[in-house]
This record gives sequence, structure tokens and C-alpha cells, in this order.
Amino acid sequence: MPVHNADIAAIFEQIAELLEIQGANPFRVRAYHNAARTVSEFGREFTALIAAGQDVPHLPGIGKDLSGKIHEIATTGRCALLDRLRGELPPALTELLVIPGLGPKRVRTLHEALGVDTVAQLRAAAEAGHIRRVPGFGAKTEQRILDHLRSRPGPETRMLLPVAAQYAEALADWLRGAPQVQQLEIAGSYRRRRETVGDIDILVASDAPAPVMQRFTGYDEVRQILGQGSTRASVVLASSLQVDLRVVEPAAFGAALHYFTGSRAHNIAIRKRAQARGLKINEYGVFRGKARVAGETEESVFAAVDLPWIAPELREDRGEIAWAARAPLPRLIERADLKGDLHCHSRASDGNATLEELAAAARAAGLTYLAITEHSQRLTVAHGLDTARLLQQCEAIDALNARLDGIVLLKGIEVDILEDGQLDLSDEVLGQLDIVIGAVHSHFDLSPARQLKRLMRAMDHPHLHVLAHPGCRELGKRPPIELDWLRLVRHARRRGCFLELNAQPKRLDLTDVHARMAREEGVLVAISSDAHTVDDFNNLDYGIGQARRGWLEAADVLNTRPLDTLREVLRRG
Ligand code: DGT
Ligand code: CA
Ligand code: CA
Repeated sequence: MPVHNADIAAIFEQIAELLEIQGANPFRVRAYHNAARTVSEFGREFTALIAAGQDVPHLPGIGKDLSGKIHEIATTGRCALLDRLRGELPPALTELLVIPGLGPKRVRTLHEALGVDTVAQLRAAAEAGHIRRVPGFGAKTEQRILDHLRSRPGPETRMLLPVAAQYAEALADWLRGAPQVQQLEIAGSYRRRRETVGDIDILVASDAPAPVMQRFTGYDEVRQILGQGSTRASVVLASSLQVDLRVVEPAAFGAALHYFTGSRAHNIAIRKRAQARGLKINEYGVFRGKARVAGETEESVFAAVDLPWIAPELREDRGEIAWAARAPLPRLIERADLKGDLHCHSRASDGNATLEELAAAARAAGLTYLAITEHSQRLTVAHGLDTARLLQQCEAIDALNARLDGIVLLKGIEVDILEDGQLDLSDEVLGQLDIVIGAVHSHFDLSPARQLKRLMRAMDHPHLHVLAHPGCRELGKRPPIELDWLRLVRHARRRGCFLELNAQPKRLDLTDVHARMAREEGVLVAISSDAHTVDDFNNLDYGIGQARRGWLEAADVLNTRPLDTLREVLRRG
């Protein structure tokens, strides 16, 4: 069974979490978290490199021990350390870590005091009132745990887009190896660049479906065949990802592509439009009576209902059809429009690359400026910078800029926004920086009114330029903070502040809906990698996907400006 980078990363994540629950050295824990990230973002498959006789390449933050483990996992699919840790602690304990208020220490305490090893046992213990009696816990904590467990949706089965991409693209490449495949697209939510996908929908145009179907079900990662007919099949891969395949004749490819790209709501709206014109649209084409009048390309399908082609990211039935019918759609932003990046971390806080390595990687990613924005002192777990260390870094950046070619580093900070909206560093030091981004890293559950007041107060600060990851969510882990978004966006507009679209795949925050609100209210959005490693600039692709879902054009985005314009924009009055 081939091992993908996402599988190696998942093993490293598990190791980090189990070590954390055991109370291991935090540096060791962080090394595994960082390694997971580096591995999942590395551009090539380790399995393929090793199969080609190459060594595991040198990567920042990956020493001899870790690269040995990459080799071990890539060649055997297992890791002896993880097996050992699983023998020492019940692996289901890591599922408790996502519950608000339960850090590794408390998870261990519950395990030792009450024998709680699973979410179900946790719930039973809370309902029986046992948790409040454990030293360090109280009735309030117990209630919080219960509230969370009762309100949370069923088991999360959606996969982050970039994780799904690794499995889906490998399978698509495998299918393209069949000479009978004339065209192939991955459709569904994947093509619409949703932040998570429920399953993968692959569409193939071919005059000879049988060998294509055979090749699909014969893929070596197929764990289970859910159903199989002559032109369609559904399978579950070893990664638990479900994949649906549909093979159609080339003359119907555009109609089928439109149909399987969705969304369902968009399709229904298009079908209605067709009916009003005496046409019928389905996955086989556009029909007037029995005659097929369109369907070979997506353009022909849209044209049949008097519309221009609509980009997949917009197909959510959020007004795109009515808009396209009367005016040109926005020219959606593309990756090449980004001139720089306004959020990253070096080794000085919780990243794992040097300033120089980050600069080189950003330049290689086609960027011309990069703001270094470490965490501030309050965030001790991330080695946040105090004034002295920040000023020291500013000197280092000046010195480095004198030597750098083709890229300029900006002096910045990701300053913590405290519970009352104050910032974690003095005005005096913040005023010396090129860019200040402010972020919430604590007190996520304030009432909506207090949360809004807190963020508006932070934006009132004369030196704050950008509000970073405004919703503070982590997909599948932490819901967004609650507040009146329209008031927040309008306050940003009044104060001349910008809103970040953090492009880390697990954040993608602003959401698509709020990015569009920012555009409509005239607030520029900063699409930022939040890079912690040199490979994190790949995040920008996913940020662009989210921005396109938010209808953003290049002009709506702060970091499409060249550096001199950016500096002017940042010098707000
Ligand atoms: P997902 O997989 O939950 O992330 O979301 P999708 O959008 O990929 O949904 P999926 O996989 O159930 O179906 C793929 C596309 O096929 C969907 O976006 C629209 C189309 N489709 C599927 N079933 C229906 C249906 O009953 N009616 C219509 N109009 N379209 C459908
Ligand atoms: Ca799907
Ligand atoms: Ca599907």
C-alpha cells in the first residue's frame, strides 16, 4: 500500500499529541507538530523519492532522527515510536484534545482519575457529575464540556482540501494513464475549491468506459468498492476518502462536468432557467425535445441559457446567475496577482526556518516582499517576542535587506489582542514597524457583544493595520468566534483597517462569505500564508481559492499592490 505524505504527517501528529498527553518535553512535541506540517506541504512524495533510490532530502526542522522516521514510515507504513506510544496510552485520548478547555494535562488527569479514554466515556462521566469532583475541575468546566458535546455535529467526515488533493490527484494521474481516457476533471466541491470535501467526484470522457472502470476499481489504494456499474462506480480508499467515478461520452462531457461540479443549488437554479426557455438540462446535455442542442463544453451549456461561463468557485447559488445575466462577473483574483505576503513566522517565535530561508522561499514563490510577523510576548508557548527581542529582529532585518536581492523583508509583528482589546506591546515599539497585524489567541468564548467591542477597540489602535484570522476558527476543531460581522467590517472600513484571509488550510479565515462582505463594504483583504516553514507559501493557493469563492478581484486584495503603493496604503491617517 503506497504511503502518501499526508499519511506520514498524520502519524507525526498522533505522536505529537500522545507525547503531549504524556507530558513530554514541549520542544519535542513541537518538533513533531512542525514535522507534520513540513511533510504535508513538501511538494513531492517521499515514497517516490525513496523508490527512486534517493535519500530523504534535507528539510528545515527535520533532523536525522525525524528523517529516519520519514524513511521508516514511507517504506513500512508504520512507526515503531507510535506503536510504542499507543501501547502506553489509549490512542482515542487524542480525540479529547479538540474539546474546548481540555488541554493535554487535563486529558491525562481525567484518564488517571476516572479512566476516561474516549469521547463517549467523557460524556458519561460529565453526565454523572464525576468530572466536577476531580481536583482542578469544577462544575463550570463540567458544564462547558457537556454543552460542547451536546452541541457538536456528528463525527466529522469531511477532509481538508489539500489533504484530499494528495489522494485525489494521485488517483487522477493513475486514471489518465489509461489510453481510453480522453478528458478527465475532478468535479464536485473539489473543483469549487471548498475548504473541505465530503467526497471526490471524478469525471471522464471516453468512448470505451469498460477499461477505465477496470483501471479505477483496480487502483491499489481501493479498500472497498461501494458500487459498480458500466459507467459509474464508487469506492473508498485506504485513506477513508470516498471517490465517485462517472464516465460519459465526449459529446456530453461539458454537461456532465457542469452537473457534477454543482453545487446542487446552483444546478437547480440553472435548470429552472432552462425550463423557462423550453429547454431541459441534465448530465447528458441540453435538450430541446429530443434534440441535444448543447453539452460538449461547459461554455455551450451556459450559452444555451444565455449566460457567460461562470467560474466553479462562484457556483453556490449566491446570486451568481442573476449577476452574470446582467453584468460582467468579477475578474477573480489569481495566484500570479499576489506581489507579497504579509504574515509569517521564523524560528524566533514558532516557525522553523531562518529569516534568510523564508526570504529565499518567498522569492522562489514569485513574491517581492514578505512581512516578518512573529508572535508577541503574551504568547509564551510560541516564544512570543518582547520589545527587546523585537527591536533586535528589526536590526537583523535591516542588515539582511541590505544583502537581499529581488525581495524586501518588512518589519512586522502579530501582536496579541488582549481580552479587553488592548495590544500586547507598547505604542512606541509598534510605531516603529512597517506593519502591525493583530490577532486573538485567547478568550474565544466572550459574548458576541464583548467580542465585537474587543476587536473594534483593537482596530481603534492607531498602529494596527490588519486584523489576522478574524474568525479564529480551526476547521474541525474550533468554531469561529461569534459577533456581528457587518458591524466589524464597517468598523474596519471607518478605521482604515484591513482584514486577513489567513491561507493556512485549517484556518481559511475570513470565510468566503465574510471575504465577500469585506469586498462589498470596501475593506481590502490581505491574503496571507501565515508561513511557519519554507513550504508554507503553498498555502497561498488555497487562500486564493477561498478569495475567489468570496468574489474577490485583484483590486480587492491588499497584497496585490507593489511595495511602494503598499507602503502608502499602510501609512493611513
Ligand atoms: P461534498 O462532496 O459534500 O463536498 O459536496 P459536492 O458538491 O461535491 O456534492 P456531491 O459529491 O454529493 O455531488 C457532486 C455534485 O453532483 C454536486 O455538487 C451536484 C451534483 N449532484 C449530485 N446529486 C445531485 C442531485 O440530486 N441534483 C442535482 N441537481 N445535482 C446533484
Ligand atoms: Ca463531492
Ligand atoms: Ca459524490
